[in-house]
Amino acid sequence: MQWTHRRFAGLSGILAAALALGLGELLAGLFGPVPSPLNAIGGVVVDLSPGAVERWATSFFGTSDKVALAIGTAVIALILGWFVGIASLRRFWVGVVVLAGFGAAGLAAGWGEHETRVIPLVAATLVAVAAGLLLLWLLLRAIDDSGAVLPDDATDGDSDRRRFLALAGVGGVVALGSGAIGRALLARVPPPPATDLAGVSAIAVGPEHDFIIPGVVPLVVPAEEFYRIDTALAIPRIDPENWSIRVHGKVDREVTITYEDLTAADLIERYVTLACVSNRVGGTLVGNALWTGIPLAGVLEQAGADRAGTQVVGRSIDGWTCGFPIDAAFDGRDAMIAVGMNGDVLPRRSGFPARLVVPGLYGYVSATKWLTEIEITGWDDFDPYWIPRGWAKEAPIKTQSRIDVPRSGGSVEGPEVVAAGVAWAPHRGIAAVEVSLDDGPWQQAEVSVPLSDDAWVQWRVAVTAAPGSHHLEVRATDGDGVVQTGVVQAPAPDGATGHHRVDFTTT
Ligand SMILES: Nc1nc2c(c(=O)[nH]1)N[C@H]1C(S)=C(S)[C@@H](COP(=O)(O)O)O[C@H]1N2
Ligand SMILES: [Mo]
Repeated sequence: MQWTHRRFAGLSGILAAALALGLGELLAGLFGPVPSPLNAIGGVVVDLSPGAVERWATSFFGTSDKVALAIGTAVIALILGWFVGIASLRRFWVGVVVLAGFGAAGLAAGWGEHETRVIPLVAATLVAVAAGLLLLWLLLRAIDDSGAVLPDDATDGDSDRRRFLALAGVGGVVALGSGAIGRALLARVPPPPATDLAGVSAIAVGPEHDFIIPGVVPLVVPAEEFYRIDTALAIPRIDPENWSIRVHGKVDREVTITYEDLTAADLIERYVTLACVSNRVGGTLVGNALWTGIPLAGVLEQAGADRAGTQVVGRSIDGWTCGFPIDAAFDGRDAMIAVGMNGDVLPRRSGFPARLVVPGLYGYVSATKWLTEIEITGWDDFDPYWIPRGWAKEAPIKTQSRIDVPRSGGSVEGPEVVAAGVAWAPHRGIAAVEVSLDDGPWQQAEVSVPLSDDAWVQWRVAVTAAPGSHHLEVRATDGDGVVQTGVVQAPAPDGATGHHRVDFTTT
């Protein structure tokens, strides 16, 4: 009997926690200024976890790390709910205190988020916690009244047993339903407002640039297919009217740039390949796009930035930071504050209203999305987000090449096999690509006409492979004449090296 009590009290606690969480997600989905409790608490967990844990989580869960974090947070909350339910059976104040504590934690976690407004947040938290407590109280009372709810066959407990089950059923359905609807609403990010980025025209992409080979990534990757990497648990929904970039720190004069300033300026358009330092050899965390924006050098000059050994720190609206040597803004590469991608307004997932793009540097040191601040600091005075988490402070993109066809593990018709893929060494450019079949001699591939030194190229070559198993390796030579190393190195701390290899069979 004791065991039965405990078990159903635990279930009551789980349901109460689920209802509070589910309603919290629903209210966040319905009202923009209310942050999602799961995302807010998950964000705090990420902030508090050591770099090694975060690195492990991203490598283990890959780009589903955000989903894994939300699920993990929910599961932990439900497990805590079990114990809260048991403790509250005889001392209901325990439930009140703990659920109020959950609410306070959610409040604290959501407080600093940029979209949050305090009154809606407090109201939503009160509603969610009150609903959870009410359900807990009703369920526990049903247990109490019945003496033993289940599976006791004492007849006078019957109606209370039914009451418990009905309440539990309704509570569970409402919790699940509101949670699911809330998450679905949160995932729907409205498109950014259309803005005319007139007056720019990049070179047209022709067949000499893009070979258009089935299975090979397009030379200019559509925005919605572009890889996405960031720590944002919810994509910031910034209103450009209430947003600006503040340029400050070691400058002669602070400068504030509005969205109107940016879009009305003389914009440049550049093809630049972005790459993530976490990309494995042969991986897909790399992409090339046409970026539209204003040169970073002009902005830094306007502010009178101190150029003596300083760094440019790019800070996002959610607090994330990158940092790179200020020379990268002045050494001739097209470092820019970008407002457009592939001819359209920057999508929200890609950093709307504006982001940094610095050719030749990995994204984690250079490519701040949802940019709100540019701060000039001494090189050693500040370490941006990923540096204390174990990644290198200076991070030029390493020369890499990838085989897109034939697919690894695939089977193709022989003996003539067209192999093709991409190669990149942003800002140095690609001079040559070679392949080796079955450890044979290196053989030159045809390389596409580059869109710029900062953009990747495609390559293709026909190899002759008799029916059977084969493997193909690729390597590139950059514009400085340096051949891509075959030495295998993991992504941490400053980018993976090694040759991409695919195993395939011919028929
Ligand atoms: N605000 C913000 N900007 C960010 C990041 C981030 O976590 N937050 N991640 C960076 C990293 S690690 C990379 S590789 C690039 C990826 O840009 P993309 O998502 O547009 O491909 O964005 C960079 N900019
Ligand atoms: Mo990255």
